[in-house]
Amino acid sequence: MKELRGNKRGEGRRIAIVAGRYHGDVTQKLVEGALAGLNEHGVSPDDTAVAWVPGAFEIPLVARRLATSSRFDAIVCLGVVIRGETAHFELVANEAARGIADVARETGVPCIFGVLATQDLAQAEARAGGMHGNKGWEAAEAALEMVFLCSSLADVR
Ligand code: INI
Repeated sequence: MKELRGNKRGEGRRIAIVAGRYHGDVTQKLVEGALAGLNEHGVSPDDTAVAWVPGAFEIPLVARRLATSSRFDAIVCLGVVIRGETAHFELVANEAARGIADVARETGVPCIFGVLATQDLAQAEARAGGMHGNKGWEAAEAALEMVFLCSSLADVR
């Protein structure tokens, strides 16, 4: 029985981050968490790039362009969607989730879903370096794990 697991070694990995500017103060903390996580695991700053898009709705298009560029091993998608009075929340959050998943499945490049969808600003802040940790850091680790795991699948017999 073979058991496959990813590891988080980052040396030589090239990772792009796509970040939504909407609720940008919080997203900035997610980006900082992701970059710190990548750095902690050995990813060189020269091998990272951050692309800022207007909001979470725009993340999938830019993630797709980066995923198909052959320049990155994984894409970390970060954003903050906060429930408001309208259905806009659902539309933006759902399309971001669906679009990011589509990019990963269609390109084979791991695209990590690090978009917070919360009831209010406090919940988002708690997950961006507050009492619930930093989901940007977790997304960065998920990216490294998936890169390793996907590359090791080729060796399975
Ligand atoms: N974009 C977000 O990233 N978060 C939100 O909470 C949000 N809300 O609530 O409206 C949001 N809207 C903008 C959207 O992502 C697009 O940028 C915009 O609709 C233009 O296409």
